[in-house]
Amino acid sequence: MNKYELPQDSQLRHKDFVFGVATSSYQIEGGVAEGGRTPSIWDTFCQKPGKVDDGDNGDVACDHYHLWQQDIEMISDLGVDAYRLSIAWPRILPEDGVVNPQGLAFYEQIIDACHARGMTVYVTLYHWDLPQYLEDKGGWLNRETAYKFAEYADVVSRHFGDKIDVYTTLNEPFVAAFLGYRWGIHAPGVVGEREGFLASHHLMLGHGLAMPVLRKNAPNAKHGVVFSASPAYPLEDKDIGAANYSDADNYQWFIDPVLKGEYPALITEHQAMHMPMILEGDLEIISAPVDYIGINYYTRNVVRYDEHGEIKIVPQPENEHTYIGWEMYPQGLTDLLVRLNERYDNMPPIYVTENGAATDDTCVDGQVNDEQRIRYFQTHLEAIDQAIRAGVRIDGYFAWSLMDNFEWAFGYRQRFGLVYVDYQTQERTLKQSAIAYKNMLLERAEENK
Ligand code: IFM
Repeated sequence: MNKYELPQDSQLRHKDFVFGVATSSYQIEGGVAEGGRTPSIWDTFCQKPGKVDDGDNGDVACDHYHLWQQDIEMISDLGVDAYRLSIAWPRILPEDGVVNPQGLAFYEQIIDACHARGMTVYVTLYHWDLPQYLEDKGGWLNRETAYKFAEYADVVSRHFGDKIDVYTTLNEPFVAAFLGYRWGIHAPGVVGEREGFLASHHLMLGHGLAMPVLRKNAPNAKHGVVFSASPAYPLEDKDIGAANYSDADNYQWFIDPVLKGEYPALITEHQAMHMPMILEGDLEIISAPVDYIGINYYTRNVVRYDEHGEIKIVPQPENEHTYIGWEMYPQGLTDLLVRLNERYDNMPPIYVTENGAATDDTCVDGQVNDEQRIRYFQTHLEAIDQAIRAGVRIDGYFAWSLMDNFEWAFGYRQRFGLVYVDYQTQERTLKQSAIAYKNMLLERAEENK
């Protein structure tokens, strides 16, 4: 297949539906000690033996810090409408209270280059690279970090204002809080139930505190937040309760406070002894209206209760999996979008801000035949079309990721890119999946002429 086929009469064919590609700062930039940047929690975490596969780190990554011009050119050549990137907090505020003009300038040239090529820019303020100096004071376990986040949001949005088309406060607070502070498999590597919930509350508070700041400084931009979600399915009917709980823990815990102004009772009751201190007014702050929410979808969870009443994820070996070991389940994306739309009365428009697959890619004679990724994108685009037909408002889709990059605790072994990166030479090669994206976008542009 050399192009994705969008269903006939699909909203996805409409010129206003946004197609983009996404990246994040630590995963692609490198240049960790350049331009005035100071370490983030990921620089520190990568140095701890055994935390990241093969001992990889983001020191060089895709060297985007130096190769950004050719990368923006490459994004533009794909014909996308938008580029979703993130800003590294320790490039902007390398020390507490100290603004680094070089950091702002680095992102400004990227934003300008995107605009010059007719692309809009979606900027995430927090894609997990917390300055280490804040972690040294407790990181997201410290309520003060939420206020520091709002200050950082102020610095960025005062500088860029409406030049950033769409602001995102946080990317995947579930991962930042639970993988980072509950299960310890991401930076900063803290383990503890109480800690996970505390960090999550402070992240959400940071989001809420930043919202009015962003609105004031960038009144014409859109503002929102991005969540990861793996919808749960009960293995058998007797496991329905397990699936409900899994959904509450996996995404409702993060989305409910924003869209309902409360935390889900399933969790507050079940985890009563681990609940964070929620001050009066916190939920009001967190539930400030958002212009959109972003949803990142990769896979689903099939769950059951074990003999001790604990909830277990049940592998589905008979179904297709991607290289990272995640089940390929496009129906889960339709179901998730429909479930969200049903759960929240005041559902703002949704962007699917990430979706993609890690496959076992090799580059042979300048070609990467990533057939599984092509099927992944094709079927997930169809899944979005189904959700739209079921009445969900979805305004855009961002492929994760533009190019292979540092896949956190999996290091460089897992390749999520549309573009293959040779880490020895930093050569970029469009995979077949990228060519199919480009051809689809070309065809759509023709149709919309
Ligand atoms: O690479 C990550 C990204 O940083 C956040 N969402 C999931 C992707 C794949 O794991």
